[in-house]
Amino acid sequence: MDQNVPPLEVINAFASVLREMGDKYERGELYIVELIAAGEGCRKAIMDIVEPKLKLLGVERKTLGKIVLGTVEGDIHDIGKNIVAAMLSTAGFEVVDLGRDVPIKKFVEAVKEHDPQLVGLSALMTISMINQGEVIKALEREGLLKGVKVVIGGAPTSQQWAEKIGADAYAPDAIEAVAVCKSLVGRG
Ligand code: B1M
Repeated sequence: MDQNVPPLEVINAFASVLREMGDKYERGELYIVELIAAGEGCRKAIMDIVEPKLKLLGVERKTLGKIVLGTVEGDIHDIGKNIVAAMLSTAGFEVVDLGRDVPIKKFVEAVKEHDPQLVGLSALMTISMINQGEVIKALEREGLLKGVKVVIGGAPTSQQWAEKIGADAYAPDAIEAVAVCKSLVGRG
């Protein structure tokens, strides 16, 4: 940034670094802590340094779409969700990260407030994954599923589970989550 490299080029550089690190992690060449540190570091750098500069320059960053994302109620695991958030953000999605242990009501309120194209639900425990289905039911009850696609993930979840609870898609990892989200918004 100090050398006046255009901010969008900086963001693309982060994205390619994260993609490369993700590939290395999948090949067993990196530890998970390194991937986590990279994901968090890139996300923070983009949010704290690059995006304010973009605003100063008056450059509108075209996003691929908006996703409301969180770890469902009863579950405090957020390392995987944070990696997914960082990868989606560097891939060009606007991520509204609700955090972890997110009450069902909060997902409903966030969809009403932010009008996203996607909702992402992470769960790491067999008891909490049930709440992925409860969020979908709540969104359906409120008539909020028109125009909104739901993607789920987390270690105990699967494609079969996604189908069972009426989610639109399942992603086994952060790299796949980016591909799946792109395809859900017609940019795959
Ligand atoms: Co806990 N924990 N933990 N834990 N923990 C697990 C999940 C567990 C499998 C350990 C075990 O028993 N073997 C077990 C769950 C058992 C089950 O239900 N089947 C468990 C338990 C029981 C618990 C507690 C209840 C323990 C206790 O207090 N008695 C408690 C939870 C309390 C609660 O939530 N209410 C607890 C607490 C914790 C810590 C706080 C110590 C810590 C979490 C720290 C944090 O997240 N901030 C922790 C950790 C670290 C783990 C393990 C060791 C690692 C999880 C992790 O971060 N993996 C885990 C055991 C294990 O997995 N070996 C375990 C790395 C991460 C990058 O992977 O989260 O799978 P993952 O995310 C991946 C994919 O799943 C996917 O992409 C990510 C990146 O590639 N993905 C998505 C995730 N979300 C996605 C969303 C998407 C798409 C893809 O779309 C929206």
